[in-house]
Amino acid sequence: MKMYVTHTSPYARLSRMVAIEKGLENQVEIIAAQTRTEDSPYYDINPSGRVPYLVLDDGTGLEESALICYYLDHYDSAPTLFPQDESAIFQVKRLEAIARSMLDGMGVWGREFVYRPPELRSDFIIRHETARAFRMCDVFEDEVENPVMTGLVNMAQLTLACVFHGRDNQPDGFNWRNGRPKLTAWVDRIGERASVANTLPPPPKH
Ligand SMILES: N[C@@H](CCC(=O)N[C@@H](CS)C(=O)NCC(=O)O)C(=O)O
Repeated sequence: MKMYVTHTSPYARLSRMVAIEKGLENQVEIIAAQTRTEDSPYYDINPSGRVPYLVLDDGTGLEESALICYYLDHYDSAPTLFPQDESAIFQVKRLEAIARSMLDGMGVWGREFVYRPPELRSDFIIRHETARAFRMCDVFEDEVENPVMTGLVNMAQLTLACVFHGRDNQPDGFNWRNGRPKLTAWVDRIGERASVANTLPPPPKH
């Protein structure tokens, strides 16, 4: 299989984490895609131009990290990250959805800095996304004690790791550790997993 990624994309990171958690590093070739570039050759592989994108050995292409993670978790027909028990899957999916919602908002916030010169940045969007992010930090200060977040590793935990791990003050002002000791301890603990530690995004270019 070939997985197209950028090393800054949290969604690509999530898919890489799952490949590591499932012991599939040797079956999944990681390829850096050129995104957000006019006429990128990557558009011939994935017309949407987004990452992650997983090309299976029979040539089928999978877009969207949730689907890629689902596929990789089921590759050995013994899924662990998407629990099979009905009540457990509901709790995992509930927390995964909140973490993904936060990740989506963080992306909008971050793009104002990465892709726009200061004079074109929207104060409205930055304020809106900053406030959303901090409200959700407070949600997770409580939710990290939920057994779903402290038990066996699952999609909710890995998704939340992508939101916070290696993202101190990124974007500028994202000082999520302040006043949140439980979240701080949780992120530092999950950061010890190989799948999290070995997928750390590169430092931002300023
Ligand atoms: N919902 C998608 C989001 C993927 C996404 O937005 N990827 C961004 C990088 S974080 C991307 O490829 N951007 C390139 C572009 O928009 O052209 C997923 O979970 O895979």
